[in-house]
Amino acid sequence: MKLGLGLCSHVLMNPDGCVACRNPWSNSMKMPARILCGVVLLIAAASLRAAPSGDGSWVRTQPQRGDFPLVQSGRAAELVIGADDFKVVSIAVHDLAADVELVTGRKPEVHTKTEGIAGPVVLIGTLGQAPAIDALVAAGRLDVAALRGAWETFLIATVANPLPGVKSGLVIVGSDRRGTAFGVYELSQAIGVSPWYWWADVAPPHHDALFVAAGAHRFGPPSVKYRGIFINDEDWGLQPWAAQKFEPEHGGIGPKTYAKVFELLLRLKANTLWPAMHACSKPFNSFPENAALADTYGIVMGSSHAEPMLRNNVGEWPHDRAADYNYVTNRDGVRKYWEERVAANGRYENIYTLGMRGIHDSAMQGPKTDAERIRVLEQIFADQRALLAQHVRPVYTQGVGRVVPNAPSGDTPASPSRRIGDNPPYLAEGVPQIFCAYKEVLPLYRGGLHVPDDVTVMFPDDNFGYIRDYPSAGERTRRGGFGVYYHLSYLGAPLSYLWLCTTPPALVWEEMTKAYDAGAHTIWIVNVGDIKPAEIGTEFFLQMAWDINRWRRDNLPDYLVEWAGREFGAAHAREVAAIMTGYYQLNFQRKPEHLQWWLPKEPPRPSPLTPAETQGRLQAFAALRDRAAKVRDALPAEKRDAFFETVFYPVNGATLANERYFAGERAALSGLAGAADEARAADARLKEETRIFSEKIADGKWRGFIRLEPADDDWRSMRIAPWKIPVFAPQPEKKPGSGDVIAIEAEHFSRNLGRGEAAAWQTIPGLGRTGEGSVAVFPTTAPVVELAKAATDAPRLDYAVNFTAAGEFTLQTYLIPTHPFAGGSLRFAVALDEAAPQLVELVVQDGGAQWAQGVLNNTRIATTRLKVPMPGAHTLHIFGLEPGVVLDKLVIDCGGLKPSYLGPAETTGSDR
Ligand code: REL
Repeated sequence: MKLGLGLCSHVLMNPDGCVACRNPWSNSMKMPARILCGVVLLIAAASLRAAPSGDGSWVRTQPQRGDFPLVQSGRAAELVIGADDFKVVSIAVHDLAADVELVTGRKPEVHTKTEGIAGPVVLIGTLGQAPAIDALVAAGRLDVAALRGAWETFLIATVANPLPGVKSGLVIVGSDRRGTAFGVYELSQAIGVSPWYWWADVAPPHHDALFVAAGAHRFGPPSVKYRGIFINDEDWGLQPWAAQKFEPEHGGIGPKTYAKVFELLLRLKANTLWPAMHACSKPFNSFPENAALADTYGIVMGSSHAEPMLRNNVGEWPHDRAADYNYVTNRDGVRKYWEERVAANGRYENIYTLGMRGIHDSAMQGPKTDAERIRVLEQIFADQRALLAQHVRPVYTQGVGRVVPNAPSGDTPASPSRRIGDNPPYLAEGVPQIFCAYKEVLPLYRGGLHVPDDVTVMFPDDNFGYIRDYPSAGERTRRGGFGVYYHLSYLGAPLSYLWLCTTPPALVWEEMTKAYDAGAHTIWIVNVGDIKPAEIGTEFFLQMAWDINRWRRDNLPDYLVEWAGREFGAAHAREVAAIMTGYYQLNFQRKPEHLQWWLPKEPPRPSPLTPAETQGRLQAFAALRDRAAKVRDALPAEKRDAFFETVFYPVNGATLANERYFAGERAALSGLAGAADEARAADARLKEETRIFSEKIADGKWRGFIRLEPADDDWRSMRIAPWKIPVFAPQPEKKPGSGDVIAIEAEHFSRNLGRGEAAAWQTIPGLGRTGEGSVAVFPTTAPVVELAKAATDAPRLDYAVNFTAAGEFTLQTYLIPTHPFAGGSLRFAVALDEAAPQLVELVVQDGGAQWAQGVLNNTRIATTRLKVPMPGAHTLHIFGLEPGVVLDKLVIDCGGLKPSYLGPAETTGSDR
């Protein structure tokens, strides 16, 4: 935090004088200290800006005057927590002590009393629950105005003379229990411990000494209130690993695994979990200690879109009564089933999924028409809310009216706030509830389903990273607000992706920015599959949810640089980021789990790639693998496991999967034995690398975790076929892709004419199948422009094009396959020179055959005719009629364009 390192210390009031007076920075002000104190104290409470999380620049290894010595001369500071503070505070502080030891070899002691402490001390606690901190506040020595009534907010501040006889102090104080825990883990990260230190074996750098820069830093409140992950499709990773390796005593994912998940969530500043729910794993609540543990960690428990009221239907609804999971025929039975769970878990902090689908991920049984479904769902809402009102006690803080943790007995704050509705019946309004309009439910919601106003409506993506719908301007006032359910991993049609995580951060950024701008501020959940190897994507999603302003178009590529620098050291940061950028782009063209161009039940057919495209793709992959191998070899031994898990295996795995697929395709088309041998060699190497991950990396810690796609015969109808050399029906010969064409990357415009603040085309770096980025209209809230006003009101991009002949040609616009904000199509307009803008409209047909091919290729091609009156230089104009339309590439077919997978490589004009 820039302000933090400068003015920050001045927010600290000290009876012996202002801490600012001892800050070297204040000397440079050449201002009498007393005046300076007066000035800065005035601004302190109101304008201490939130610091970016993860920026560890306020911790250093060489002290400066006024710094707090966390570890110095072989001695660690003491850590003090309040005896009555929330349990998660104690958990986090013990983790901090272990982290300090990991970095320095010195383990701080943890105390619940201040008596006897003489050396530097870190006072840690939740406002109102930590007497030593409350005393500093009462004495006017710690300004916590920014914390009062705030959600998950914290302050990390140095304080001189915090206790009698103690000169140096550091305070970590949270507005609530998670705020405090986040503050503790923020310090852990700042001293060099990655949130992934356990889950991805990231070894922190060693330091003999650690100092916290004098000053105060405020973090939070978060941009999104509930931020979390969904563990899903755990059959081929988390569950077998837990069963065989990590938690055999519970037969798989259980309290031991969940404790690790909860800790990870806190380190990532997330607060919500939708637990694993497939039939292979035991339902979350089959171990009562799971929910209690979640509460101990301060984690808000929810359940997926298909599982209302914290149930896990596949494991909890009796198999032999599947037909009875029907609200029309068995209302009482289903209601009782929900009631049992709410009555048992209502004392914890939960976020309740409302509504009803089938037992698993399927449509609700019972009603036959949409009108009937809507009527039944509205009845279900009323019944579910009556259960919440009966069993869940909302807790409000006095005067603020916000919900605070619904603390269970044993983790109740010592001095409870006034409670509204202490006697039943309570009001369901105070209880966090969501309604997730997933799959077939979205049309019901859009078809008029009334969702109670205080319930949060979650819009889903289409399972492939493209959000299906957004709150309209009229809806945005709903009290419950909005959220998003997003996927980084998916089991389902048209083809699953469960092996590697290849969703580019730039796509997550583009989609989630749109959602946030449209009002999705209440809950973001991301389906992370098995957690590994989705580390990079998961953290990016959660960083955006914590601070929506952290990543913007102008600094988006820095995410990977920062991430790589933290995990592997600054010397390798740019190279690793470049490798991963290349990895995301190649896999955006086709995911490694989608390396077959026929859908299940269709006869095999070859890819549309030309031989040149195939060769270019394989060379690009091989080059990335070589670069990754060089980085690996240059890393110190202790960094190599993490590098293998998060970079080398994904890059090498995707490379091998492509080598295998395309050599196999070549063998099938040419009958060459050499190609078949190459394919089999790649297959063997891929299996061997996967075995290494499982058995050798981190001494076999991840045994059973990583499975190639498809791992087995399950769910065949939605997965690629097990690999073998394909057999195709006779095929016409593939011809080179470029005929007589003009091809331009959308981001290579010659002029960008914005409409002031209202709207402008902007480049999103790192997004797209080709080139360096894609372009879209920003802000995402820009008004829709009617075609008739395109020339005067719409933001415009110009492209210089040179035609060698007149004629009527086809313009193909490669679009990122987003969903429109409203209506069923993506719209923009084009014009050549002074011609009137003509509308280009791509009908999305959400869920249709074109959509399916679109998400597998991450592109849709909109075509339009372009009249070129004479040869020579011309200007092609593209008008942005609405935000959310993302252009990747423009191709003008001037005659003879052969079908090409990527579109021809860029040309400046016709190559005829
Ligand atoms: O991604 C989803 O949310 C769904 O597809 C899941 O609910 C479901 O478990 C799926 O993985 C398999 O059926």
